[in-house]
Amino acid sequence: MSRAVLSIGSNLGDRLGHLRAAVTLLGASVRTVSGVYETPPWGDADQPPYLNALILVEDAAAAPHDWLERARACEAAEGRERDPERRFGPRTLDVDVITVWDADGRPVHSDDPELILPHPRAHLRAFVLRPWLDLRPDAELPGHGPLAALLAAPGLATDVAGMTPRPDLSLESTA
Ligand code: PH2
Ligand code: MG
Ligand code: MG
Repeated sequence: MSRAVLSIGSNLGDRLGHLRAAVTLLGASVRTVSGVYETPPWGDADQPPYLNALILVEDAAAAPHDWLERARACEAAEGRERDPERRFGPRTLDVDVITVWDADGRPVHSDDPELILPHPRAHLRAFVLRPWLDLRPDAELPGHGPLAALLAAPGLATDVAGMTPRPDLSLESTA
């Protein structure tokens, strides 16, 4: 194992700096980074807008839970504090494991509450699917089908319209 899709987001402090730090900390496993999008907060409206992006990573030595560990290490390095009262509240850096594929290219399914795979809410989140579509126009979210079809559904299409691409905020130079 494995290849993985990681979603990164920040809405506190130096938002772009936190996203860049994630790319740097993930190091040699980073294959591709998406563009950066400014996105309205989802799930808890009373917080600042986010910057979101997507990263494709690969490491033959990494088991699925290693991606979770690396994601948490990135969050900790950027001073992430968890508020148990606000599950979808503001954060310096959020790194979510969206999907993992095994060495044979098969999507990994996990029911571990610590790491449910594929991510149980990814199909609802334009800020995950839209940057992914940029990187892989024919990609599928395992269990939900092609990204392009998911994003064309009325609810998500409205969310996509509310997102602002930020080509002025590149992650590329640090990848
Ligand atoms: N993350 C959340 C809650 N809401 N909204 C946006 N736009 N982007 C996020 O990354 C995000 C969110 C919790 O993980
Ligand atoms: Mg998240
Ligand atoms: Mg998270």
